[in-house]
Amino acid sequence: MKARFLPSLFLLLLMVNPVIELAAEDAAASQRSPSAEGATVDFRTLRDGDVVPPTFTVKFLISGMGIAPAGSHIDNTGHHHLLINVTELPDMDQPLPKSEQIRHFGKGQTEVELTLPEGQYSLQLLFADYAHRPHEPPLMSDKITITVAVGAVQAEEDS
Ligand SMILES: [Cu+2]
Repeated sequence: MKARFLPSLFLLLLMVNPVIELAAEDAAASQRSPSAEGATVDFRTLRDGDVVPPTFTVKFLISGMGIAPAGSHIDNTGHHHLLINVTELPDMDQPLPKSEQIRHFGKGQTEVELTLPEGQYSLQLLFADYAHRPHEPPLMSDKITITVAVGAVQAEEDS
């Protein structure tokens, strides 16, 4: 009895399959990796309003998810991105562009030493997946403003 249905089922699958494949491709193109519930990203030591010397260290903190290099598709992981003086957030449905203002840490780095001219800067961290796409929902820190000043001393301790 069951065997008699198989040929027609097979035919039906053949007919439907191209449509399924197309839909899957569309979904993959825009699909963002889910972020783990409760995960957060933040600066480890820098705080809003800090005054730092021209060469200073920015440490990144992710909790609730892991770090993996770009290109390594592992669930619940990603890598850090540092946004410098970015006023308008990039399109969250696309891989993040790479620029001086959007720095990728695709080797899995958790800190960077920056050298910047004196002045005020906004910094923001944005975590993204193996393909540089922000997670859903996106994981980003608050945007902080820091001042770079010759002679300033960066606080060493984690707060
Ligand atoms: Cu990236």
